[in-house]
Amino acid sequence: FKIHTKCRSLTYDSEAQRSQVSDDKVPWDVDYPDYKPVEYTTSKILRNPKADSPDPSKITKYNQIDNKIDRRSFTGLYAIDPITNRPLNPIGRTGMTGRGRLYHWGPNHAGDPVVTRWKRDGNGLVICRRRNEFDRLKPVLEFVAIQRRDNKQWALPGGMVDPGENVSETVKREFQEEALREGIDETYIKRLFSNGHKLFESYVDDPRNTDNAWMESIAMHFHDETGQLTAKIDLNAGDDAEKAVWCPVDRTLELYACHKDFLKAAVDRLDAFW
Ligand code: RP5
Ligand code: MG
Ligand code: MG
Repeated sequence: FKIHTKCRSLTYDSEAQRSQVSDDKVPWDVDYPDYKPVEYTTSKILRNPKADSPDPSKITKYNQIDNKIDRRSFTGLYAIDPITNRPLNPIGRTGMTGRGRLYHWGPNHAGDPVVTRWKRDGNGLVICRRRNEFDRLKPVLEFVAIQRRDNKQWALPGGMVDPGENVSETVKREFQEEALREGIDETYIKRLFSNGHKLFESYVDDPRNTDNAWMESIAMHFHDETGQLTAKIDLNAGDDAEKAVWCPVDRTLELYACHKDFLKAAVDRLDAFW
């Protein structure tokens, strides 16, 4: 991760706006004496008993597993500001301090399921395309996308890892909550989620990130080669998703946070059209 951009877009929510940080001022080691980030943590987070204490010095296990909360970062050891006792975003400045809408000081861990199948025509044949006349024909993938209720952007149906939860459970649970209707035969869902492949584990350039709290995620790939399994699993938006659809994959898609990178890793894995 070189620099982040989505977590520097000025509007944060209806109550807060970030201060502007130019590309060259993102790294902490670049001097920026005039830096005046906006301090913000939503009242919802401040009131939530499941969120961390507003006092960051109450957290004694930064960079460690703290009871059931994993406070380690995929980027390595992150620094703690010795004056404020707050963790510092490993990528750099964001124009906002505090936790914004995030529960934890430091890393907030999520899981993202990339669920794919081949795009087929009416006769069940896999559709192939090529980028230009010099390119090889490649099969086209479809993936399950949801439209987020909070900002209307299209995204993977991912979510936060619950305390003590294994990420392989998170991706399945979140997929069910956000993209499936209730009452689908569990055996189909179990089969779909039985052979997941880890694509990525990384810092996420999430619009909610601040200088002291940020998202990290593990993206897991679940591919239905024949399409027979996913044919049995109807999509239905739920929870924080407004829509859930099978979406054809190509490089022009615009997705939430860095979900496009996650999707591209699945495309490369299967040598599919991009
Ligand atoms: C992103 O936020 C992650 O990649 C994941 O998709 C998502 C988790 O947050 P919620 O969907 O629970 O808001 O950074
Ligand atoms: Mg969710
Ligand atoms: Mg979600």
